[in-house]
Amino acid sequence: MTDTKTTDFDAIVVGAGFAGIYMLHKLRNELGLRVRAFDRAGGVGGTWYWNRYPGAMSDVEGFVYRYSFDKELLQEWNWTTKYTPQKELLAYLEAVVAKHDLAKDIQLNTGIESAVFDESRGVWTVGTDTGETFTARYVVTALGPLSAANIPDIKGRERFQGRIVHTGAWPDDLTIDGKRVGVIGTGSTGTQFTCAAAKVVEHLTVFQRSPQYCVPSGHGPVTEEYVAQVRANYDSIWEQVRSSRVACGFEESDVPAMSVSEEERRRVFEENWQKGNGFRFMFGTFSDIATNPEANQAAAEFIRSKIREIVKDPETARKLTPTDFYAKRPICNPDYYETFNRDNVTLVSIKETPIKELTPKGVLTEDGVEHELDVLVFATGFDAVDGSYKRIDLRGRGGRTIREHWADGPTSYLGVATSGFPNLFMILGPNSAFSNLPPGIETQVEWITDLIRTAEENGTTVIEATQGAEDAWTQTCKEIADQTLFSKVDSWIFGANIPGKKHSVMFFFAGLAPYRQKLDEVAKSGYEGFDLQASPSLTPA
Ligand code: NA7
Repeated sequence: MTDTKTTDFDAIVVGAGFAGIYMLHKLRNELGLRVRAFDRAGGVGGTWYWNRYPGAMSDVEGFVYRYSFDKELLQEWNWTTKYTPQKELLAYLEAVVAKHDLAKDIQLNTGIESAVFDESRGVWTVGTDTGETFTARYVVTALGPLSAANIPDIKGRERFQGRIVHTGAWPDDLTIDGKRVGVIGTGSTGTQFTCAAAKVVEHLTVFQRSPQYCVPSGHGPVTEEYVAQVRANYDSIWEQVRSSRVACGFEESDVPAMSVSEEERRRVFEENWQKGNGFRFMFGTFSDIATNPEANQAAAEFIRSKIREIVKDPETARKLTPTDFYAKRPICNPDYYETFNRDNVTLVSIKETPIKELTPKGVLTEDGVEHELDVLVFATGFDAVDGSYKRIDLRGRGGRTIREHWADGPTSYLGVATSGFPNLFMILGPNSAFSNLPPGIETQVEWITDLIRTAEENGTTVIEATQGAEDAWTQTCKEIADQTLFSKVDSWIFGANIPGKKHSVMFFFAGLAPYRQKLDEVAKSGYEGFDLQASPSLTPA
């Protein structure tokens, strides 16, 4: 039988971002467990601790990019702009930690290097990069699906005499004002950086591999009346968020794009272009932009027509214009295409003129041009979802590693558990809902809390997803993804951005509301798909 007194903690939480902070709060303050959270960073905040690059902000509207659980904080926390910049998000998360007295149970500057399950005792042993070892009955991984940086292996990196940085580890001492800066990557990070950097640098060179569909964000100040109105309506706002798919705080359309006239389609696209927001443009205009090729084409063509209108130099406009499906994670910015009209911004299509190597002075492209730079910024994204797991020596039953378990691509049951790794719970694990993340995180944290509470009450010591349930969930996610156009385009969402990474489904694309319903059904059924065992039998059924 597991003797809880022999473990250092009841639960260990890995990560202190949005997910880890809330998990610690629930397990310690609500269930009364002995918990410690760890983070390799020098502060809390996760994504919002690390991503300090110029222009970093959430591109989901601020009023729903936050926790809903603390009603007092919803009424007290003030905001002045539509989207929340990184600094404010970090201050917000720090305030949550302070308010709920969580800091004393968060060990910072401590990376988790290993987590090994001892089958005979039903206990996890966790090793840190500070040389410490801890044990716990439960481990919750709140690693962040976008935290393991992808840094392309470009020849000559060591020769470059300027500074090289990745946006996900932006150093505090680095300023780009008045400098010659290059940026590789045009995802949501690269485009945010481009818009912000162009306004302060001497010269910006954007190295673009794939052109990007980008819509306006509509960013700007909000009035006190707006804030008051949001606060007065928070209950119904969260209800709407939880019963929607992408959970971004707007009404999602149920009108198929081709069911209306061309003129009406253009009117709707224009109206939403003016309102701003990437998710709104993809999911608030028509119901089938992400699923029907014809509808997708209409949206894509609308954006392409805007590029032609906005960008003055026809050659630059041509290079900026995407031709594939509009089916990557939708992005928005205040003035992305307009930025390329500036005299101090150059666009280099590295599909047409690939990067040959870095030189001491900058980037040499295949056409023989040397782009001289003081700073080179990698906005090249992350080894998403399973990348942050593969960095840890994570071993479940029989010493099997997570790398072995996920050799054919990352899988899970419901995004929260994986077979062979008992009492390990993931937040935003593979095949979690594709949605605005804070409501998705709250959904999983609350569900995991209920599961652990039930186990504690019933004397269950081993909670383990069955392989059958995991296979079925993987298949469901695959079938749904196959119905979307997302699966037809290469992006991090399917692991396509990492050389050699297997193309695999990593999200439940039906969205948050159906996901919550499924979680609810599983809980009500007594946690169907999990083996729940009381000791002493610790081997799987
Ligand atoms: P993304 O969306 O993965 O974007 C990375 C960008 O970097 C993208 O434009 C890539 O081009 C480019 N890239 C990646 N590898 C290379 C190499 N080797 N050479 C040149 N260019 C490269 O990452 P983000 O950080 O922008 O956003 C990730 C998520 O974080 C975002 O969706 C939000 O949810 C928050 P590609 O398009 O692959 O041709």
